[in-house]
Amino acid sequence: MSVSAKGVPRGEGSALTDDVNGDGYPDAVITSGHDEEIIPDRPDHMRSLVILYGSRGGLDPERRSVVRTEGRTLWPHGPEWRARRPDTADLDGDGYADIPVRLGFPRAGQPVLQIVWGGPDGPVTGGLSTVTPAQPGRFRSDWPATGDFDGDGHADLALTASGPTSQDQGGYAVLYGPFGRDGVPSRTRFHELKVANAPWYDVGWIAADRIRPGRRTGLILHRDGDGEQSEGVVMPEVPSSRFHRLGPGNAVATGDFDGDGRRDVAVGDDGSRNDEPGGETAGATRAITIYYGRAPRSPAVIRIPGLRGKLTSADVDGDNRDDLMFRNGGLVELLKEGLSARQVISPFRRPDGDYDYVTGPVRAGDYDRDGRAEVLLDSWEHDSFGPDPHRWWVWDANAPATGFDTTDFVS
Ligand SMILES: [Ca+2]
Ligand SMILES: [Ca+2]
Ligand SMILES: [Ca+2]
Ligand SMILES: [Ca+2]
Repeated sequence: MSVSAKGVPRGEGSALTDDVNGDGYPDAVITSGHDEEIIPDRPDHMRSLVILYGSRGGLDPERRSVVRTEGRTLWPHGPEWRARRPDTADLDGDGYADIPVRLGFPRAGQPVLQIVWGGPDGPVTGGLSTVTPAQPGRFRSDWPATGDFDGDGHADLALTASGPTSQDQGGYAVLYGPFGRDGVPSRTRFHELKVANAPWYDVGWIAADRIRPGRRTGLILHRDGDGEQSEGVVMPEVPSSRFHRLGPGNAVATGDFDGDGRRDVAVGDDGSRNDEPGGETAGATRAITIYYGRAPRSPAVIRIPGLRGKLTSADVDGDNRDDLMFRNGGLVELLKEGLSARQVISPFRRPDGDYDYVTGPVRAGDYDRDGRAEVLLDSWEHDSFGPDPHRWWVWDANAPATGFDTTDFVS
């Protein structure tokens, strides 16, 4: 792999899970496609990782690293390519956040889980390690979830995994950190979702809560599906037989939405549907449902008929309650103040306003460390599934949105 860097502030290491250069400011990882590298017979394009560095002045596209992986491409996360937002965690414990990614040769078989290592100047050139757990044949293809699942301060990875005998029996595995630079975890443990205590056991994908110091990270297992909105379970701690069921919805975000200090889960209808006859409405809710961590508070349902794509959770106004940003038809909306207030924050006007563009939130973080999170959004042509969007926006509750273009991000 190769890394080209521009204006990267040199760091000395930090404890943040999203600080790739260790300078104390969170960094944002996005992906960038390149039209000229379109691969025939494949609706996918070669993609690079782009790391945008936080600073006192916020994200600045002039401070970035571009990671290219020499013939391999970032693999989609599930059926929808736009769902990819690579996570970060300090997997080897050196004070620089690392980036686990799935990379594959476009025409060949399954992709491989690899780690891009962070360092004082951003990703380390040549520092790409293949994750080599025990019993690799049991891992199902999936992007990993990052967390500290045993709360020991070392970041871990969780993956969907099959049982020891049947490929159909779904479960998960935790690869515990710290990882060596050879990609080997400290230990690997497999866990099955027992049919007796789970509503289903065909795990399709996995997601984690965010890493919080001294806490065990919760894990979400989501049922496999055929395009319809499917169900999940959330486990506040793993391994455990204790879980809470989540209703149908393929958009999942965690946060503390009511500010009571407990972790909540938001589940939304991302708009995808099963196209089999009779399956068109399976699981459809056209709503966001909030499952509160405080039992037995019942879930809250917020009707949003035009809900599409992913949910992005962050505290954008600094009131110590997480907010939700999402796409509603052609609008971008924000639910804030304990999700009691709803605000339209679009439009995001592109300089070349000739086309009909759609904008949606991708990820969020407090990149300038002022106590309020900024949200990164991307724009793409309406009714188009590609190429990757080149136009990005940084939205800040206290400043005008700023836009940038990744087309010329060769370095
Ligand atoms: Ca940083
Ligand atoms: Ca590291
Ligand atoms: Ca751990
Ligand atoms: Ca901020």
